[in-house]
Amino acid sequence: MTPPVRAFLGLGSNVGDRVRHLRDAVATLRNLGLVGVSPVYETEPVGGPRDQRPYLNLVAELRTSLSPRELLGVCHRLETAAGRERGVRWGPRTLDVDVLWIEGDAVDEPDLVVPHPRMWTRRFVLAP
Ligand code: PH2
Ligand code: MG
Ligand code: MG
Repeated sequence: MTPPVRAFLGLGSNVGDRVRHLRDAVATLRNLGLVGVSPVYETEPVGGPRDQRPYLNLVAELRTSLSPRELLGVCHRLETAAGRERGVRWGPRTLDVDVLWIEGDAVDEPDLVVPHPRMWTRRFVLAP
């Protein structure tokens, strides 16, 4: 088995009960090697349609042996559990979970790029 490494996920919600969506996702991550959770930041939406609600954002730190692709699967399962509907790019969402950074690993594939290519420019990631 591969030794566990540090990994960071970015979570955001701007539809429905934003706190509940984040809390439920964090509760699931507790069983998947969660070691830290940032404070929650309320942030203006970046990109996407106008007149979206502000987001609540946080960053979660894991110690995990999951592969990048397995982590992506975790992200998608959390989003589905929150009733996420896929539509407009950067449109409003109950829950968005992105793989931000994985210790010692990099991926550049059509559906998964790690480190996250835009995290360095996003205050809603950098602040948490
Ligand atoms: N996520 C996006 C696009 N815009 N803006 C904020 N404030 N927070 C986000 O999490 C966010 C965003 C795409 O995933
Ligand atoms: Mg995102
Ligand atoms: Mg995403």
